[in-house]
Amino acid sequence: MLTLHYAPDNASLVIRLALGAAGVPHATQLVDRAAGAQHGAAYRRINPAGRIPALATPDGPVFETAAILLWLAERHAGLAPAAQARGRGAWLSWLLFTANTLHADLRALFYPALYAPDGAQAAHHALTTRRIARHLALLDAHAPLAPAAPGALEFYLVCCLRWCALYPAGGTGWFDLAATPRLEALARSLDDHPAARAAARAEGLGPAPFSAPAPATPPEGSAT
Ligand SMILES: N[C@@H](CCC(=O)N[C@@H](CS)C(=O)NCC(=O)O)C(=O)O
Repeated sequence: MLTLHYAPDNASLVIRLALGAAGVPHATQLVDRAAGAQHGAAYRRINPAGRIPALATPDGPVFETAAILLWLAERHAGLAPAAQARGRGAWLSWLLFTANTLHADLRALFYPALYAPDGAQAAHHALTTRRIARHLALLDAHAPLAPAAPGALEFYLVCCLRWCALYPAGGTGWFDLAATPRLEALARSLDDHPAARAAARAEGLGPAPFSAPAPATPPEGSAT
């Protein structure tokens, strides 16, 4: 049995969607962010980096969103092109771009105190959002997207779009989903995916979690 260590509307949402879409049986374990449990000794035994998500597996814990997605895709069909499939290289490129570049800059946007000194936060926000808008434009132009048969890349991207629209509270005016029409179509399409509906119920994500997101109202835990 796999156990997803999660907090509502955190990066663990990407993994919940992938597990749901691939029909992988799993349990979930809340990481209590309000109590800073991600930094506690018990959670650091699962993920020494103290970040959410982590997936407990018979092979030991796996952490980092992209690593978990690839680990799952190696074991369950439908999440990624097969190792020898045409387009596998492009798919890997854009998955890793999403993780290493887009998601990394989202972290910089959401945790400004870790990235910019006091007094420089407005400039940091402006520069970071400019970079993120460029990343999204590149993804919109080039990423191999399959809205009708979504896999790891599509689920990762729609979560990133959701977070751009919601976080940080009061600092989302820069974001315009309509500026990236392929990503917008993907978000609209995945709003109604069965795995998204199940995740929305579990984490309180509302009726259009990707194309018109509202702040999470989770039945347990908190997003921040
Ligand atoms: N590179 C990590 C980033 C994960 C990440 O930033 N998780 C956030 C929640 S969305 C987190 O753990 N935040 C709490 C913290 O950093 O204290 C990954 O891909 O898993």
